[in-house]
Order: sequence, then structure tokens, then C-alpha cells
Amino acid sequence: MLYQPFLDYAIDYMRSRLHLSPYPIPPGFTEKSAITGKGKNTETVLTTSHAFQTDKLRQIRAAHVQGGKALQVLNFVIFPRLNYDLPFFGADLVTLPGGHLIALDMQPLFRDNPTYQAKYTEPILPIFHQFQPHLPWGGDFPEEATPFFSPAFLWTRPSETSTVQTHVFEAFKAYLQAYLDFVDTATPVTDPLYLEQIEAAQLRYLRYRAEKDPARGMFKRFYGEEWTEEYIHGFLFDLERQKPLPSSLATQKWAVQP
Ligand code: DBV
Repeated sequence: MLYQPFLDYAIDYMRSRLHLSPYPIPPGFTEKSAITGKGKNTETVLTTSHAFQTDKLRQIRAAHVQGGKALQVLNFVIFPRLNYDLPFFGADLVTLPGGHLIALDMQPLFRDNPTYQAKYTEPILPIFHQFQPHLPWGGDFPEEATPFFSPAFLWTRPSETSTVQTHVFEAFKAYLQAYLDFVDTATPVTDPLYLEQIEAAQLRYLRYRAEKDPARGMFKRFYGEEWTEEYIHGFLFDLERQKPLPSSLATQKWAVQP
């Protein structure tokens, strides 16, 4: 349906530029379906999960929810390994009975740091300005989420599906291409203090997203509480379950222990 071309494009494009390995998806999460509604209005809601990793990217994962014309969601996030200061690639593409809601960004580890902004936000601004006229600010945005978004955050609620299929799709491609350019040139961080800051920023982001996941209510309704919490903490936002840390980091940590 609506977001399948986004997912197909992302996977094909990443395959063309990265050496993707599979990232394990816990049992029970690759595919999950439920039947909702009554009488003639029943609808199967299918959620599929997709996940990869590379030498620089800890987890590339997508959750794709398909429940008919009025329920389509693609949540796609790239979590870099903890020894890179890369931003997160974050796309939340949501179609509900009330309309479309699009969030697209390279979510910064250090939002207000000028050096970081110069490295990871300024190069994106021309792309942002290219699409912004077609994708105006979507309004109503949780204030507490602000630190997690860059000044190049595309946040929009298109009233036409065709806008999603054209401008949003083009913006998605452009952001992903630019993200992979960052990945190409990224080099490992070795400074222990910076590594600690990166880990703290990743945990801050992850905990916020797991705690505030706007899809929690929807998933609970379809698949129950237990499945939902496990999906959120065991797959969607799993960093804390994925200890030990990358070996370079772990070695440094262990080195200071008696
Ligand atoms: N959002 C997720 C995941 C989803 C998902 C993992 C797998 O983070 C879907 C599914 N997002 C989803 C759904 C809704 C939203 C809304 C189903 C609609 C919820 C509803 O209306 O019932 C960006 N997504 C939103 C909203 C925002 C985002 C701001 C509106 C929420 C609201 O108005 O309260 N993306 C979201 C976000 C961050 C991000 C908050 C924070 C860092 O990256």
C-alpha cells in the first residue's frame, strides 16, 4: 500500500551503497496480524518488521503496519553504532483515518552544539528548504520532543495522498541519500569522553522514544499489552537489551575496572 514503495526503495538503495547484514528479529515479531472491526468493516492489520546492520550502523529497522486504506504506517529508524557520532535517521510516516502525518529527520545526538550542527545539520538545510514549501510545518508538536529533532526536521500533515506519493517520497529519498553520504565519510570516535557523551545521547533518545512511542496505544489495541511492550523494548528501541557494547567501547570500560 502507500508506504511499500518507501520501504522497497530504502532497502534497495541501502543494498546498493552498504554491505547489509541481517539484524536478528526476535521470534514473533517478523510478522504479526490481527483482525479488527465488526461485520462488514473487518480489516486485517498486518505488522511486518525488517532489520539490517552494517559495520557503522548498529540497527537499521523498519516497522510496517498495513491495515487498509485508512491505516498505513512506516516507522523507519537507523541507529548508528556507539563509536560513531552520526545522527539517527528517523522517518515516521503515518496514515490514520484522520489523515497523514509525516516526520522526517536526521535526529541529532547533540542538538545545540554548533560544531555538531555544522557537521550534520547544515549540509541538510538545502534539502530541507527544497521540500519545505511543499511540506509545510504540521503544527501541534510535543514540546518535550524538540531536543531530539534537528532544524532540518520535516514535520507535515499533507491533506492529499498524492503529496505523500510525490513530495514526501522525494524528500524521503533525498534525506536517505544524504544520510548515507554521512555514513560514507564517518570515522570511528576514539576519544573516551566523546564516546561517553555519544552513549549517553543514544540512551537519552532511545528511552524517550520507547517511553513515548506514539504507536503504543495502536499496537496494544491490535496485539495486546505483552506483545506491544516486548516489541517496543525488544525490537523497536532495543539498545539497552543489546549489551555488551561494541568491543572497542567495552574494552575501554573494562579497562578502568579492577
Ligand atoms: N511512531 C513510532 C513508532 C511507530 C510510530 C515506532 C511503529 O515512533 C507510529 C510505529 N507515530 C506513529 C503513530 C502515530 C504517530 C504520531 C501510529 C499516530 C498516533 C496517534 O495519533 O494515535 C514523531 N509521530 C507521531 C507524532 C509525532 C511523531 C510527533 C504525533 C504524536 C502526538 O501528537 O502526540 N517520531 C515521532 C516522535 C519522535 C520521532 C515523537 C521523537 C523523537 O522520532
